[in-house]
Amino acid sequence: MIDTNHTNLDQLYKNTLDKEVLIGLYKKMLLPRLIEEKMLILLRQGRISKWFSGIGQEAISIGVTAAMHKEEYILPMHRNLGVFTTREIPLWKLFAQWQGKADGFTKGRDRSFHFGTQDYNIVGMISHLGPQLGVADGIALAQKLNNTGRATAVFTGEGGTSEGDFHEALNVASVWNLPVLFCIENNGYGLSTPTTEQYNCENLADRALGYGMESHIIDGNNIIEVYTKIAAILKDIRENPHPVLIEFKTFRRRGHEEASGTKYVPDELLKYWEQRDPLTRFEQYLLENNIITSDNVLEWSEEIKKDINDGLDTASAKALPKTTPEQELSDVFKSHHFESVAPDNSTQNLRLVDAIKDGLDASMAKYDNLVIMGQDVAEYGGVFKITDGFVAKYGRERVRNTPICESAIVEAGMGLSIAGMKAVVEMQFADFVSSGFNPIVNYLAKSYYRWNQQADVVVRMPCGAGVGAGPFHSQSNEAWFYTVPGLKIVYPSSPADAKGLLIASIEDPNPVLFFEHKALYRSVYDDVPNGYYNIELGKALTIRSGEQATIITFGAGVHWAKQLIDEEKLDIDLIDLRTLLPIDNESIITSVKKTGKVLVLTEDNLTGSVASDIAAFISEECFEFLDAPVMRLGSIDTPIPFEKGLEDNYLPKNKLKEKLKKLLNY
Ligand SMILES: Cc1ncc(C[n+]2csc(CCOP(=O)(O)OP(=O)(O)O)c2C)c(N)n1
Ligand SMILES: [Mg+2]
Repeated sequence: MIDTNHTNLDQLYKNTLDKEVLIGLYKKMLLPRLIEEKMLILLRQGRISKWFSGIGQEAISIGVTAAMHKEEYILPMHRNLGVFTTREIPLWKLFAQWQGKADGFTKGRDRSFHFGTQDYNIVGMISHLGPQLGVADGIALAQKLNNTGRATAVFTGEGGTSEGDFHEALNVASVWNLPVLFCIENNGYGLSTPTTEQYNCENLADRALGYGMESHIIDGNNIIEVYTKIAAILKDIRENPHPVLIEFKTFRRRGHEEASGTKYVPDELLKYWEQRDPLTRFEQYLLENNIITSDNVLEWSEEIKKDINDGLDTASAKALPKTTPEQELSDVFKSHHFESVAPDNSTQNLRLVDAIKDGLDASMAKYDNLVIMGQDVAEYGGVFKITDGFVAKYGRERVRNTPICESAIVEAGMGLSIAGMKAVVEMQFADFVSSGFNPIVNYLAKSYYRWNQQADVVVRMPCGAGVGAGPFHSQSNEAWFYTVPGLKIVYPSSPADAKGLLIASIEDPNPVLFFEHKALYRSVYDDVPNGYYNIELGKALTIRSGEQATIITFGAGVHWAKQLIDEEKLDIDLIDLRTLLPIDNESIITSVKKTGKVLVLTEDNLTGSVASDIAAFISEECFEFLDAPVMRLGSIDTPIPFEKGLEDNYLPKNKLKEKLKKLLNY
């Protein structure tokens, strides 16, 4: 425990700073304190709904932000109002954000501090706390790769350090030697949970040892200590990129949020920390040393209060969002103008796996800001050898082996995107995406809608059964993501499509999940155009044309259906969706209207599958054109078994002929 029990303030502060800097720091702390005091009044009047107080913790936000350069990114948490005010965001704009106004940073789409702004180089949190630690890694990686000499600072509470994201992010930052300042605000509680129930070591800073990382413990209620120590550490980080873990000892003086109170906090503790208030104690020190006068305090407080009231008036006069479903839908993805690049006339007969490699290679050559990250993707070339030889061509900085940490790597991809780069993240197997699920569905997917920040990340997903790999290396898990607005899903079935679609996915600034069927990797061949070409996302392909019925499918299903149609010489429309999100509804409707009978075929187990959703769509849109119920065929609702016979029993392939017969005979 840090000794905060000083009565002699000179001894406590050990000042080495100029008068102007001291006054600047004081005023910077006064501003958020007075905003908060105003917010507490508004809260009591029922004029705002929720407030997470940072009263008593201001020295940390202000000290760190004042020591950072303006062009350096800061990733704050819910108690870091001082970060936003020290970066001089206009008060009305902050208030408009909190009031859900159209002119707020999220246009009313997200609350409180859940926003970022490139204008101020601030990247706000998502509620899940931990993910931004990995995002900071990605931003710092971009700084390092671009030799900007900039550091990145990210905040977490001590509660947030219990999340896996914390461990993953620190480990990656250390292994990659990234210029990140990890700031833990240890304020005694995570909601009602005291530190004794949160972790079982003396200091959280000690964890740095396990990551091979430098660490410091800093009195978070001493603005001079925070500012001077952090300034020195940042100078070092900028000159010699490396991560540093800081544990700020402080205390949460109010409830987790105002409504929840502090009943569970012993009075002595509250009293103890009240006496160590970072603002009033510093004020006393400045007064005692004749650096400021009580008239100054009064005058500055009045000025700030006026600014706050003016800001509130301006914000209150602003309009609430007026919108339509169409307008909201048009802001889920960053608009992207697809510019078609036609394929070369020369081709090569390639397997799916080679075509994907080709597409990735062409993209790496085109975009020098594109970084590939994944387990074993460097010299080893990835477990499917798709990036084999890439290190020799593009270097280890752009073809990055990662520790086993799917969350941190997806988050790092997000961070690269925030810093203006592009990322391809390879899941070793699509099944393992569950370990990176949170940042995909909550961070990448929602980022553009929340604050118009693109997530320029492609997640490659080697998926699918038929390879006898059992429950954890065989899933076709596109449906896990299909329900999440903000993601694009591509699922090619042929080598030529895979190459063009992968290139288009990388061009697209939005997050794309790119499914690659492992059983097709080395079993299907195609004449694949050489060089760089793209295929627009959201366009299905008619593989076979017929009149009697339609089969709609994607991935391996295309090959099962094609084989059956050719063997039996059937008169069937076979539609390969190629992209699931956005989906080509027009092609579906056109074909179903023509044939009047439709089977939606999927490799996934049927319940809750993409096929089920397509079937519902067809029933609603094409009802009067149907001559039979919309039929679906998928795998059985069990985990995917390992043994070949069991796997065949699981998959729908062997039931296709019979199901189609039933449809045709209806
Ligand atoms: C993944 C996740 N689990 C739980 C919560 C609910 N929650 C929000 S803040 C919080 C406490 C955080 O404690 P700490 O990290 O110490 O930050 P502090 O609030 O003390 O500043 C909890 C439990 C959440 N937002 N996200
Ligand atoms: Mg806490």
